[in-house]
Amino acid sequence: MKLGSVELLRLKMPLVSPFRTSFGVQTGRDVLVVVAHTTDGVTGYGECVALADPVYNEEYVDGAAQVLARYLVPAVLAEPDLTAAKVADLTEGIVGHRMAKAALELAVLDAQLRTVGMSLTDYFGGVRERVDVGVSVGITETVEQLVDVVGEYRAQGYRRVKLKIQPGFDIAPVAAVREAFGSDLALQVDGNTAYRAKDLALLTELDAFGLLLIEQPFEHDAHGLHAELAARCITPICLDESLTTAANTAAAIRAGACSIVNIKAGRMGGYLEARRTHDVATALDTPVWCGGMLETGLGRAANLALASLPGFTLPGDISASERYYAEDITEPFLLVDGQVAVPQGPGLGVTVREDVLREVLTSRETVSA
Ligand code: NPQ
Ligand code: MG
Repeated sequence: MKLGSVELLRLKMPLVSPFRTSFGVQTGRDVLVVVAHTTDGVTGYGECVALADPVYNEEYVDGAAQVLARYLVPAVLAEPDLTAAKVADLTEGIVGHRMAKAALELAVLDAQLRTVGMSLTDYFGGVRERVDVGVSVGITETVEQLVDVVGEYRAQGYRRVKLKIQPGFDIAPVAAVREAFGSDLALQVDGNTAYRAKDLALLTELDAFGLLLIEQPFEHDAHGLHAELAARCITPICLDESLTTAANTAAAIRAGACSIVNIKAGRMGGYLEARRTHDVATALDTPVWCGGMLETGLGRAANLALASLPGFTLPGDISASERYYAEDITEPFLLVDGQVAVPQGPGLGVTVREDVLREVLTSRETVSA
């Protein structure tokens, strides 16, 4: 397969409601979509999950667009016999920029699979056609508001609720949600690296609430601290931001820094590294679940295929499209009995709705060979 050209699209996607985390409030996404056009006339799509600002990790969407246009896309355009498996090698000379690389690799993988008529779930070796999904709930002004929001998502049928926490908004909100919904609500928390060593004792108080896991309380490189908390807590520690390769995921597990893994293809440089991470964690008897980055239907479709792999035994942050968007650039993914169906069509198995795309498109740039 050879690419004739690659387009970089920028979309402005408003969120149905503001999403507040320890690193700020998001009211919309500035989305970068990579479109790979093969010389056989096949089109592949990839979504970049980098945020508008470098507040989740060091990447941000303008930087991703620039490193794609200037370095990453030219490297793959030059390849006469391109496959998704080659993208990492072709771009390894460019250090970092994992979310940018992941978007390009997915566009190439989608084009490759559409060319041969294979679904992404079959390419991965998926074992389920529907996956249990959870919902991520942002920080609210008051605890009462949080209980109401959780009640609404429970009524919609989500199998698991994740609460964003930060210093000053943790024990009381978690206690109130546990109190309101009882012990059968699958509940977990995510600190998005906001806590520090002085918070160790406070975080161990979360053991009182029967949580599934405590996600990434400390900074990206705080393996010792995560291991220290894990030693003091009954609740499993899960990492997100810290884990960027299959190798450092294995190292974190062996160091006792985590016993559950949040896998996100964008954070790990692509879905192929994400699958390798699934394989490594599973070999180390470590459960994994699929994290979310408020993806459009493009990234959501890829996450569903990934979550169809056997080791994904915990509900992922792959909520229905309406959790984030009133109108998506693909047909919406629906929550049915706490699950979402895995696309079965070729490649990502979704079709871009050109009418909606036209509405949200803010710029497009073509990078040719
Ligand atoms: C997490 N995702 O697990 C991330 C955090 C996050 C679903 O909690 C725009 C784009 C806003 C990506 C806000 C969930 C975001 C974002 C939060 C990711 O840590
Ligand atoms: Mg997280």
